[in-house]
Amino acid sequence: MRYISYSDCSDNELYKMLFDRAPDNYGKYEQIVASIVENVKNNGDKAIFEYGEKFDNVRLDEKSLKVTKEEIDEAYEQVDEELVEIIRRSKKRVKEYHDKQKKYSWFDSCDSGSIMGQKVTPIEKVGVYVPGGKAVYPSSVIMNVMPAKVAEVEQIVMVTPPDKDGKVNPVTLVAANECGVDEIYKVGGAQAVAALAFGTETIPKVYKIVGPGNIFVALAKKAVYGHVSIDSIAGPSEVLVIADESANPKYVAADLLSQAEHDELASAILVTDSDDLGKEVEKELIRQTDYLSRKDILEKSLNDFGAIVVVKSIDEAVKLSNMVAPEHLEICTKEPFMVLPKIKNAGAIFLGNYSPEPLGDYMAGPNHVLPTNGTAKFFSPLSVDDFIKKSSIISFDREALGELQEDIIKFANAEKLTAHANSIKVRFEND
Ligand code: HSO
Ligand code: ZN
Repeated sequence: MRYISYSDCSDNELYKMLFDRAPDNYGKYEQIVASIVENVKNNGDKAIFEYGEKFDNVRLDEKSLKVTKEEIDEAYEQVDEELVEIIRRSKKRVKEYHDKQKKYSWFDSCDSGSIMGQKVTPIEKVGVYVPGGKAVYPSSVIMNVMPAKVAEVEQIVMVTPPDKDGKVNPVTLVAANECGVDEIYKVGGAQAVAALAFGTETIPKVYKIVGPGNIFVALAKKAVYGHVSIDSIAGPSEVLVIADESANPKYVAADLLSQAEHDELASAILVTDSDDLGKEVEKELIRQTDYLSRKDILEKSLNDFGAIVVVKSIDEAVKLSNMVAPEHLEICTKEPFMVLPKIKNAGAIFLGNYSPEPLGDYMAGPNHVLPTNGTAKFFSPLSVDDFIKKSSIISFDREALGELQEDIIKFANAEKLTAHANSIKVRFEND
């Protein structure tokens, strides 16, 4: 774990030091992904079944590709009842939070006989990608599906890779069913994204695809973007903690570790104005890592992307945090709400010693799909807005149009668009 004193280096040096991630080698997969997408586009189900055999070691057909009601019932038998209840409570809280994000159509009518407004319409069909394998996160099913539900998306189609027996993780099925997913298909990888983008004989085409996935999924989403809409491409998890001497080193270390355990590429950073706290947290990180199950991942991510940075003041810590624009920001200072107005860039902001990041991952209510990799400078958490679109509304009567006729005609003539001018003129010719 790097222990850095901010006064030793400039802003830019520090930024580079903290975020000089290994260069990506995504380019080499682009060709493969492009050929998978093309194949699914041209050959539909046939390509899906072939890739299933090749990548998931399972041969499916038109019948077994779709998860049945019986399979969902079976999943409920396999999942601990208490976990089902927890999923329900989480879903309820997430729904209540997202209900507040709902946007409504509005209409403004003026005395002069004009109505203008904005009509809000949910996106009709949405696809949700849910990873299989190591990163099976039912909490992410809730976070991706519930904003779509609140937006009143008509058809939510889930795709997720099956195991070699053609089964889908039962907790994923339970979470999907609890959230009201309409249909689930056993397909993963780039081929799943292509199927959702173009449709196959069995899998319906959707208009937007959301949900996390590996590099193949991310590249496939990029490849189909424009044909359909996508959410932002998620990078490795990040947490930055701003803390002063009032913070509890045990809690701070625990929270840093909670994000570091996601991925060897995850980044966990403490910025503090207290060297004493920094030293204590460093000790705690070692002590706690020792008893945690993902010790190898923790050691690697802390070593490569973790840091404790000691600065002169909390204002300096804020400045650094704004440069980093972390996915998750914890403010563990005496008066966190005094710091909040100064925060410009962060995906989710956790205030005070009893708002640890995992609270937001599972139960608080706000979405845990957040901008990563510095994109909190211009992106927001996944929300109901991602599942709606807006149409402008314009309705004028003759009198109201008459008031604007001259302006429009002159404007159109200035643009040398006489048909535009004519469309106004013909309405007033006999006056
Ligand atoms: N912290 C992750 C989400 C997650 N955590 C799912 C646990 N399960 C997003 O940054
Ligand atoms: Zn997490």
